[in-house]
Amino acid sequence: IQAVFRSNLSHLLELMGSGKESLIFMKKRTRRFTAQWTKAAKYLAQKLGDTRRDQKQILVHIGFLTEESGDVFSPRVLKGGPLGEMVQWADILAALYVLGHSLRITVSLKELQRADETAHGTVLQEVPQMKQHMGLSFKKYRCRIRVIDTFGTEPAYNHEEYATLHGYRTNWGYWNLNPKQFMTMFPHTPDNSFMGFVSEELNETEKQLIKDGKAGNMAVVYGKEASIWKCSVATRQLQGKEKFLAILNKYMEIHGTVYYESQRPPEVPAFVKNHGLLPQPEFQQLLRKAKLFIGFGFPYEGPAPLEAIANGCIFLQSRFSPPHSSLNHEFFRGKPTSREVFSQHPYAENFIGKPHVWTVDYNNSDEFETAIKAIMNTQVDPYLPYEYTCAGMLERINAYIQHQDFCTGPSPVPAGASTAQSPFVLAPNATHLEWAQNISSVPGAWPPTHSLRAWLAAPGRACTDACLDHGLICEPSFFPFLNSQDAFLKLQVPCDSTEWEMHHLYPAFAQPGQECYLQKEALLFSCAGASTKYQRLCPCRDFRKGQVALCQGCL
Ligand code: U2F
Repeated sequence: IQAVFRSNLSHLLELMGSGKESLIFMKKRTRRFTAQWTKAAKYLAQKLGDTRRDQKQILVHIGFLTEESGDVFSPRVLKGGPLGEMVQWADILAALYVLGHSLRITVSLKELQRADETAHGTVLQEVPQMKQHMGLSFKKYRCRIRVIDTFGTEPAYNHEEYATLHGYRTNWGYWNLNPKQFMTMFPHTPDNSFMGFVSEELNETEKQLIKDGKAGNMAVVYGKEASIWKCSVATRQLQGKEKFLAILNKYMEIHGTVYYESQRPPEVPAFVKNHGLLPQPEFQQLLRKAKLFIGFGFPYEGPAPLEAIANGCIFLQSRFSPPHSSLNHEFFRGKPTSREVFSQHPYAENFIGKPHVWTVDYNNSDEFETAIKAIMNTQVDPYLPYEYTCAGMLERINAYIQHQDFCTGPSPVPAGASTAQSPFVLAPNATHLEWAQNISSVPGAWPPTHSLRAWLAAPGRACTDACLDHGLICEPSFFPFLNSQDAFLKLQVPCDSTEWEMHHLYPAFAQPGQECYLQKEALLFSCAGASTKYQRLCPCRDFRKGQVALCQGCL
């Protein structure tokens, strides 16, 4: 059956059920975004023309809201608890529904078990819960599962045997799924699929109205929990908090949206105008008036900075030096990633940047004050990256649904088999390989193989970074094409010997001993990860402007 775009979301709202605060929050959001989704669907329908789209039967199990998993989220929706996850889930449901797929939504184990008897395909979460309660059908559906995974799962943590042997075993991960089956909130590592969420998009008239109505000296502080003002979370890395708050207060009126109980006074400094936790639309209105949205270091990587920038604010945040990670920070401990976080919102820093995003050292009063003064004199237009618009999210999810296939074969080319038909053309620079313009070499591969550009990374450089250095993105599905002696030969890497081993940094070259290493386990191909011992062989590809998940020829 062909999928047909939908513009009426009332049936989806029924499917979402009711009762819990979290579901109420999600449904309000879906209702508010209906017009934007509908407009985006029209746009995409036109762009795709008569491309065939198959309708899928999708079971969405919202594991984190089930009583069985303890549901710590719902009771805190109105009390300053995290909302980012609910924002994302609401948007995933809306996108799948608008794209015309057949949905079944479960928020309890009972419903999951019932749905399981009739399900054909799946997008879901909470793998252990599923493994335990779906029994045999978990095996049957394993290649059809998608896991919504906010912060990401790197391949080293995903491979059970490897994780156990090498200290990468955490509370999560080690399910031996294809790492692309994990879908993240931001494009952390291309080893996973970037799912994302949406933010409101303004038309030109609205943008102008907002620009005209800005209070030039109004700052809103990022965070709904009083703890960000206390020593516990933020101040551990921001020792000079009083100092930088005093500086900020010299130039700007400071507003907050911190939750408080009506009987108790708000736990924020007296000079802060605290509005209390606001309903989402009122929070957007506040951002429309503000000049500056300022982060104190927590929460990490949420939706709010994107909303602020979309509403014409400048986002100011602290640089983390040293970077935070699962090795040195409580929040990331136990998460299946070694990713180093260099600021509160790395996506804002790296994908948006100045003039919208300023990342400075808050412990350096001069640097901080200079930034505030410069920001006061900087005019910005409201800005939302395309990948966070409804159209961008629909386009990306549609591409995943129509092209990603984890059920047929682990890799398009058996490791080492590319020797006969050489796929490489050597670029003038000997460390750069260009894929031959021979598209037909791997028919049906997605992303298409002609977008491959290979690079030998510097020692200590991860493939994620090595590709970005060249304006490209690492593409793990291309690793098999580089995993051969032939590839090293073409790169003119002087291998004294070649070995096949299980290692998440391979294929790679080790300078001492001139040894070349090839990857023995396809599940361990990893864009993330680096060691000064190795120069990694990296598969990169191009990407669409504002849509990093998709290559130029990926639609
Ligand atoms: C992130 O979760 P948070 O909920 O802390 O993320 P925020 O960036 O604060 O934004 C979530 C939503 O809260 C809304 C706002 C955002 O869409 O419009 N909101 C609101 O409704 N009323 C207000 O007064 C203020 C904001 C992240 F998303 C999670 O994945 C992490 O677990 C968490 C911890 O790092 O941070």
